[in-house]
Amino acid sequence: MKKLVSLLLVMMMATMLFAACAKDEPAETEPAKTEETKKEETKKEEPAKEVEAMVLRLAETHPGDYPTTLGDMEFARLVEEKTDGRIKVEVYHSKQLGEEKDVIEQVQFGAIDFTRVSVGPMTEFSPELAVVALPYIYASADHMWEVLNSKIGDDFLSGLESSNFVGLGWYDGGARSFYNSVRPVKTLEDLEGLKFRVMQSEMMVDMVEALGASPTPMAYGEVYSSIQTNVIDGAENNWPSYDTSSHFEVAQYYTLDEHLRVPEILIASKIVMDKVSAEDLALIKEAALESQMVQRELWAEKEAVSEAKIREAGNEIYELPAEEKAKFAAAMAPVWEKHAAGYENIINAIQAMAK
Ligand code: GTR
Repeated sequence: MKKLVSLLLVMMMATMLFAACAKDEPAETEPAKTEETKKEETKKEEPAKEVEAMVLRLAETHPGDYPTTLGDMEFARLVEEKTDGRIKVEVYHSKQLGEEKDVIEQVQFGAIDFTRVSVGPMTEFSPELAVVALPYIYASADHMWEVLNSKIGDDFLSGLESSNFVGLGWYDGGARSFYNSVRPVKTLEDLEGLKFRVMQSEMMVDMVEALGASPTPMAYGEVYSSIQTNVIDGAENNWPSYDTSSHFEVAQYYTLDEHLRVPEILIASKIVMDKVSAEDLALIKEAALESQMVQRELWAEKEAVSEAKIREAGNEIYELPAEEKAKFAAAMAPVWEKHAAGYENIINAIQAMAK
């Protein structure tokens, strides 16, 4: 009986082995391939020659997980998707390509293709942009968004062409307030004599002077050590920047005076965009607008997280009452006189949009 089982097993294995070998052999009916047919086949398998993608660089000052950087990355993803890979955008965050003012210059010359910056330093290159960043011009974030996403905002973006930029879209930058390492600021008078870093822009210098304090224009990356070594007493910024720059560690007094709502702006080099087809440029603009929605959501989340973290850290936060805020706003009159002159119609239209 045992012998019979072994015999059966051997027979089964032999059959399986034969079947396996038979699979590898070409079917007898298939004609042998000539050299010609082989060549033809390899030709067909070769993929169509791909058009080389245009690889463009985007400069960003903030770290990789900051809301503007995440907005840039969404923009990059959308550009590649919408152009079917014809255009690829690489995001260089954390100042890898330099500080904002230098980056803007390079975008103007076409050495850098895109950047996301604050409108603050952009006013040096395109002075009319000061209008969308005037102290206390917006009644709220909603008011600002209504303006930026209206024809007024679009006109400011297209107006950038005369300075050799292509304005693509706006991102949220929240409200900016003063912080310092010396004393709590509860009144306008408390600002007197304090040395504040400002963005590299004449309007920002004028603004701090109008408040009776002393302005020092400086690159963002130098602020932390300048406060630490008492070169300056403080600076001004929104919650997420106060947090991620670690300025909150060296300047513990934060007064929520919300003197500015400076939009963030996404721009491209006109020299570079002139080499892109009109169809692709339209897709790039579309991508910028769509990425705005993502950035704004991430912004709101980050604002809340940063505020909670800084309050938790024990910083002294002072909410400026409305009456005192009105004094800050009134003190800004000379800034408006100088930087808003000639734009009265637009300003009236902006103010009429406040609810
Ligand atoms: C931030 C802004 C940056 C940069 C910085 C500054 O709020 O997002 O683009 O302008 O402020 O104060 O230099």
